[in-house]
Amino acid sequence: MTLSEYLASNRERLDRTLDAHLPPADTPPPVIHEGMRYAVLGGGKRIRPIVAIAAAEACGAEIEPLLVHLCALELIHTYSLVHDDLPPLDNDDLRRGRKTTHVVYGEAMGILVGDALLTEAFSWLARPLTGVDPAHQLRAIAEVSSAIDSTGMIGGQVADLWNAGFQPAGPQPSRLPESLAGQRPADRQAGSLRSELEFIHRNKTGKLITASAVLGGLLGGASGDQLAALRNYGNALGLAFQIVDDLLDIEESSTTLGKTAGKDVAQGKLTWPALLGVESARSEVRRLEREALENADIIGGPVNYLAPIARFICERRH
Ligand code: GRG
Repeated sequence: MTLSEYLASNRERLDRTLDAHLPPADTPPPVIHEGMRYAVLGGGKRIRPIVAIAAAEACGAEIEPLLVHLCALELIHTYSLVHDDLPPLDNDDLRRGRKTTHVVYGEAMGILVGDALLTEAFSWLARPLTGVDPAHQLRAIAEVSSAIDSTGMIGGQVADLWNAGFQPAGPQPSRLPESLAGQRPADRQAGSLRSELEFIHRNKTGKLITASAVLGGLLGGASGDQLAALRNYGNALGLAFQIVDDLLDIEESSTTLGKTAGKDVAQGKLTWPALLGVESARSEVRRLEREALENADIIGGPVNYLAPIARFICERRH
């Protein structure tokens, strides 16, 4: 099967699973369930659950029984997009080529749709699974939650906002965290900016992608060596994914991306191309791609699409 066939067939089965397991739109109160379905079922590359499928497959697992659990990654990712698009954060009205959830359902519902998707995700992850050691399932749940908590995705988002000069609306906080006070980008040296940038990328984007590879491995029966290689693969891929996203933000149009292009520059965001230049960003992506490919080889397995997925992510145009 070619990679594009593999991606298309997995997207199809992920979409089918999401559609079947999200509460029907007429579940009371309908507005929240319609909003959840609007946000999740409106397209998207489904990269995170596809990485998890490829990881589980490489470990020799049968995928069908794991699909609902792996789809939880897409609920979490969609929640982060819905919340990120809200007016106090990115204030965006275009996502996946359509109006953002809060534009269609209102700001309050945008908040609540995100909350509901996050909660739903953990209920899917906790569903009983035959053939999987409950200790591995528990470890997988812990892995996903720590990837997106205040030391993971949320922490990365906070650091990103802070670096872009974010000022909270309403009364100013009486106290800023010691580690952040007085450390806006303009005050800092290039070296410390680069490590801040890596902190943002690894946390905001990278950790959920790493957790996707590890979740697939844990539910798919990975050996210790495979799990370590999956973690390294996810770390390299996660960082590369965000650098590529930053490059696309400056190089591609909103139509190609299905979301507003050029926002990073407009918002003064700290990005790899802005800090170190487009050529340096591209060469870092190539280095990370090699790292991901080496680890894909170590994982081995009967069917292994991890390497072509890494090439696809590192070379994508939208
Ligand atoms: C919880 C508010 C909140 C934020 C957490 C992940 C995140 C931080 C914000 C989402 C917006 C953003 C710019 C995330 C960076 C990761 C990224 C490039 C997301 C886009 O992911 P794709 O390209 O999107 O996989 P599709 O639409 O294909 O699913």
